[in-house]
Formats: sequence, structure tokens, C-alpha cells
Amino acid sequence: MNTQMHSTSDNKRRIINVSNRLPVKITSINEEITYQASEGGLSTGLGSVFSEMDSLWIGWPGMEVQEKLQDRVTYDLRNKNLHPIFLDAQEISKYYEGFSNEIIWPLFHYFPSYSSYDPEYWQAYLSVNKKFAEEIIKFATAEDIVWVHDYHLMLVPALVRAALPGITIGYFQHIPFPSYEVFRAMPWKKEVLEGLLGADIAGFQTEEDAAHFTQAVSNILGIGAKGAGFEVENGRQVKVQAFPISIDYKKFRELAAEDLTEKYAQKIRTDINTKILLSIDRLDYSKGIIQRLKAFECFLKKHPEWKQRVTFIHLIVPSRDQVRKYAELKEEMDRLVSDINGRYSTLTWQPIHHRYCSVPPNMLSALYSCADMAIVSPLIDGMNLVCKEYVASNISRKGVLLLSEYAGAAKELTDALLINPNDVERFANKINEGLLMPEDKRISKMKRMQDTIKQADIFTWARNFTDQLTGLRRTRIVSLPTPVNAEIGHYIDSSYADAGKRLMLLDYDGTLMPFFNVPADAAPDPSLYSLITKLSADKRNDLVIISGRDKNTLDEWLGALPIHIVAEHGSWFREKNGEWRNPQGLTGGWKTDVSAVLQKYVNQIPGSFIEQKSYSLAWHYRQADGKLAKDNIRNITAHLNAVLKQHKLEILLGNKVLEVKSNSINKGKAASYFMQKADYEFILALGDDNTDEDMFAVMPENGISIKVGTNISRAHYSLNSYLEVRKLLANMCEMAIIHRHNVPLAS
Ligand code: GDG
Repeated sequence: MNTQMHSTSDNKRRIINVSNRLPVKITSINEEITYQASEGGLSTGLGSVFSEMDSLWIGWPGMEVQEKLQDRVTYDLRNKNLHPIFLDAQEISKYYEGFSNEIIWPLFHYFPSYSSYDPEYWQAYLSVNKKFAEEIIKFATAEDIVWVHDYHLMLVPALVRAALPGITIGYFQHIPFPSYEVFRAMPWKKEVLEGLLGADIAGFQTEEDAAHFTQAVSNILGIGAKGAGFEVENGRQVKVQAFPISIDYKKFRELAAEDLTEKYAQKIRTDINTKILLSIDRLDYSKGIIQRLKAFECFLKKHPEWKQRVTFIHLIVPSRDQVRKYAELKEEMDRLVSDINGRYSTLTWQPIHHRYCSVPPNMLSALYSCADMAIVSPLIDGMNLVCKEYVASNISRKGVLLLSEYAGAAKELTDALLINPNDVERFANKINEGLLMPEDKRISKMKRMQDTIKQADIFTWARNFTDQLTGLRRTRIVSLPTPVNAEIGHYIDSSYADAGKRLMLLDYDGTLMPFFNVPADAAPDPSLYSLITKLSADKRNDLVIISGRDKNTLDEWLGALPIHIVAEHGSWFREKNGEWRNPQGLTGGWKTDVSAVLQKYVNQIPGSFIEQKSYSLAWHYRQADGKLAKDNIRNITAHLNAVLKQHKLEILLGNKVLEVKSNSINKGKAASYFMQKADYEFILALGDDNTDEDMFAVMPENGISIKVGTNISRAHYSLNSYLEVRKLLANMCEMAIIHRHNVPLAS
């Protein structure tokens, strides 16, 4: 057996967490280097989780560190299980501020006109992603799980995969994934998607983000969705799923109850002595800062009765203010704040208390706990943790949450007062509505939101993601199969000879026969026919030819033999007695629509043709210009997207063939059906194609799976060609005869 594939132990689970920023920042670098926890959604969210795991966190410490100090910093961080990646000034400017924050951030937050597609930014992004990947590869073993975070590192999954094909990789994107129409503007869209598909799980904040990613992959790379994800090279599956991030609920509750927090809260209440509205954000144009200031002004205008009775604490954490758009935003924000304060302040009251700084955790918590209303108004936000933190910290439960419908969190916090930040008038009305909301209603809404967050906290989120990755690692079997050598050959022969009841699942084209330009030319030659006859003559054997070919051809070629046949990937089953049947519910009504699309490509690509099967259609391009055909696969997939969805179909990419079939059938399901038919002591599966990976995936632990070819696969072993397959099968027959006659083995 391929021990590499079965030896992982769950006890030694190690996670290598990778993000652009480490959860610490260096605050002073003079005589003594000092470190401080860094702010921001990712650090806050994941800090708690990884302090509880056997993990290593790789990332940038947030500033340029002189070369002579780099070893010191590496050493200091080692005992916190952190490993720094140092970036020089050029890299910080082009990879971080440039590509990440001036291209991806605006584009992914639907500000396409803010993106400046400088090719130098791309080069820097590529090289820093390589730098991260190289560092990961230094630390990672094939047993580890690598969890890559966010848009700064979208190329890392594929780069790590190329070096360690069998490793388990998760990617989680904290920001939105935009719709195809927006995403496709990016010049390097193909490279970015290919980078992400290096992961085993691509996680997003919401179902919408996951769907946008799926559509981009289908349309741009031409890979049709399979289940909740994709099948990529050699049958490797990439799962695409929503994992809405959350907060450390317990930590925020405890923080709110601390004496220091209470002391700060008392002071704020006494000093302000009016109702308190609160907003806390990083400086960012996606956060709807300008819109909410305008809405607040509109509220003061429309509801003068609240003058002197409400104060807006407006805390903006400095962020990226070296980037031009951020500097412009800051200017506009400062101007608006002073306009409003100038217009509405009285001698004893100032409507907006605006601060541009960050505050320590107890002060943050005090602000949350004494605010009568939190206003969270992004124009778009992956999730938004501030609103969840406010809810968790609101011990009295008397607070109100005003939340933009465009924050990922709005999908969960349905008890918030939802607003469209662009709709200034209604936004202003909602502020008034929130302030007038009766106490019992506020309490019951807040309680429900607290329950929601408590049940789905950051630990549940991380556990959910990492458990899925661990599960994949345990069962994942994609690696280079071991070539069948003399020893393995002997093991297979003797297992076969010893077994009472045997099941052999044999793919046909490429496995038992070579490929021909015209599929009809691949009729079994006499030597193959006699081999199958011999194998099927043994009463202990159940032989299944499991193929994508059409039923009539297989019946004509092999129908006289006492074997089972699976045609069209499982659309038809033939029992040994010659009776054909097909699984219920299959229909072929969709074929006219799909044929029409495929026919267009037949016309454009000389040498390609359509093969009609009962419940599937195959577009063959073996005789066509391979490059032209491959380039068009993307277009075909995009073209078929809607009809695939409508009829629950999927695209299979085989050897020079694209096949459209129902997504409810595959060779794995067909193989499972036969495995359950008897108590087999020997199960062998042989196949050369992507479609055979489904069959390998359902093999029992003691089954023998063999890939024909040299690619990575789920199969345990590999053989080079159909000739070697025939030799192996012939040897097995011989061996069984020797065994039966008790002839001692030659040494
Ligand atoms: C990205 C996505 C997603 C803020 N001011 C202070 C402070 N903070 C902390 C908050 C909160 C965090 O910063 C901000 O998190 P958000 O989620 O609101 O926003 P992003 O930074 O844009 O985060 C976002 C998130 O990733 C997680 O996946 O939700 O959609 O854009 O935790 O508490 N912390 C301290 N002082 C401050 O002054 N200590």
C-alpha cells in the first residue's frame, strides 16, 4: 500500500497560518524593539484562535525592518509561534500599497475606477507571493495544513501546491469577491483564479461571494462547477464555500465587564451626558463614512428635537493614508465633520466628537457598552466585525444596531435596523426610529443578535474551516501514485489469487485499449478479447467494464461476454445476463440546446465533432488543433453555464473530449453500486482519465487502484500504458492458475 497516503495522524495536526500581516506590529525599533498587537479584522479575529492551536503564523511584521535587525526580530517572534517575512520599501509600496490596496481592494469593493493597473505592481505582487510561498515551503511538510488568508496572497495556494502537490491548503478571503462583470476588468484575472484554485478549500464570507468566485472560474478559466466547487488537474477537488467569520464573543463580554472598562464607560457617560451614537471604522472609502456623516446631518436637520440630546462619537482608525484616495477621503471627512460641528454646535454641545486615532481595547469596549446606537454603514464590507463586537459588548442589551444592508454581517444580524447608506433621507429616519425604539423591543432584538453571535463565534468559524481541511487531509489521496514494481505486482497477484470473490472495475479507452483518432476504431483486438474472456470465465470474478462510451458500441463489442458493463459514465448498467437498465430520473431533453451550442464550435474548429449518447453529449477534439480547441473550452463552458445550471448538468473534461452529462451520475456512483453487490475480498480499479478519479475516490481502504499514466491521482499505484495493464491482468490469471494447482512459486 502507498503508506504516504495513509500515515497521517490527527494528533499531530499543525496549521501554518499565512497572512499579509502578522498579528503584531513593531512599534519601536531603536535600542529596544517593541511589539504590540495589531488592529484590524483579521488580527482581532484570528488572534484568539491561533493562540489555542499548534500553529505557526507567517506574515509581514507591518514595517520595514533594517537587515541588521531582522535576525533579532525573527528570534523574538519565534516564541510567539510567529515567523516574519521582511519586505523592503519597494515591495511595501508596489505589492502592498500598489497591487493589494490600489488594485484589488478597490476593484473587489466595487470601486473599479479607483484601480490603477500598473504592470510594475503586478510584478511586485508576483514576486512577493513567491517569497511567501518559498518561506511556507521551508516550514511545511506534506502532513501540515496551510491556511492562507486574504487578497494579498491569492497566488500563494498554487505556488505552494506546485512544490508540494499532496499538501492540504485552505484559502479564506476576508473581503468580498466581486461579480464577474467587475472582476473581469482585472488584467491578471486568469493568474489570480489559477492561484486560488491551488487551494483545496476556497472560503468566502457569504454565499454571494462564493457564487461570484464560482462564476468567474467558469467564465474565465472554462472549468465547469462540480458540486460545490471544481475538479481541477488530475481529479483534485476544490471546494468553494461560505464561512461567515465572527468574533471571540466571550472575550468581548469579559472585556465589557472589566473594572477599567466600566470606569471608562462611566466617564464617557458623565462627560457626554446625552444619548450616544457610535461609529468605529478604519479610514476607508468602502466604509460609507461620508454617507453616514451626511445622514447624521440630515437627521439633525429633520429632527431638531434631538439637538443637544444626541452626540455622535466618530472614531476613525488611521489606515493607508499614504494612498492618494485615502488621503482625499480623510480631507473630505474632516471638512464634513467641521462643517456639521460648525453649523450645529452650541456653547455647551458639539454634535460630533470625531477622533482620528486608535484606542486601547478597554476604551473600545467602553465605547461599545455605553453607546445607545452603533451606526455601521459600509457601502460594501466582507463581513464587518465592529457590529458584532458592539452586540457582544452591549451587556445592558438596550442598544440599537443600525447596519448597512451591504455588510456581510447583515445576512446574519437580521434584527438590526437595516439601512442603505446611499439613501440619506431614510438613513436619517432610521436613526430617529432607533432612538425612539421602546426598551423591550431593543432588548429582545439585542438578545437574539447576541445569541446568534454566541452560537457562531470565531472558534466555531475556525473549527469549521480547519476541521474541513483536516478531514480532507485525512482522506485526501491526491499524490503521485507509486509505480507498480515487481514487489507490488507480486502483492497484487497474490491478493487476487487468495481472494474468494473479486471485483474488477476496468475503464476501457486508454486503459485496455490505446486511443484512436476515430473512437469507433477502438474495438477490442483479439488479444484483449481473449484476456477478458479468460478473466470473466473464472466464477469468482465479477468484471465491470466502466466506460464513458455509448451503450450500443459497448454492447456490440463486448455484449457476448459474461461481464457487467457501465456505459456513458453510469447512465446505463448491463448485468451479466445481458439486460440493460438505466438509473431513474435521467432525461435527455436538454440535448437539443447543448447540441446547438456545441455545433457552433464544431463549425469553428475543424476536426472536432459531436458524439450523441442517450443521456450525454461528447465533443471530441482529438483530430482538431489542440490549442485552438483548449482555448475554446473556456468559451464553451461560459456559453453552457445557464443550461448546465438549469438542467443540473456538468462538464467532464476527459482525454481530448469535453462531455456534458447529468451531475447525478459518475463512475464513482457506478463503482459503489457494484461494490455493494457482494462481499468482495479483492477489488481492483484501473483507469487513465479524470473521470476515473471518481471511481478511485470510492475505493475501500483495502482496494487496489491503479492509474494508467504518470500524473498525480487518487489511485494508489500507477502503470505506464494499456500494454502494462494487459500484462498485469494476464499475470493475475496465470497466478491464479498456479495457485489453484498449488504449484510452488519459483524463487
Ligand atoms: C476585513 C474585512 C471583515 C477598530 N478600531 C480599533 C480597533 N478596531 C478593530 C475592531 C475590529 C477591526 O478593527 C475592524 O474589523 P472590520 O471587520 O470592521 O474591518 P476590516 O479591518 O476592514 O476587516 C471585513 C474582516 O476583515 C474580518 O474578516 O469583517 O469585512 O474588510 O475588530 O475592533 N481595535 C482597537 N482599537 C481601535 O481603535 N483595539
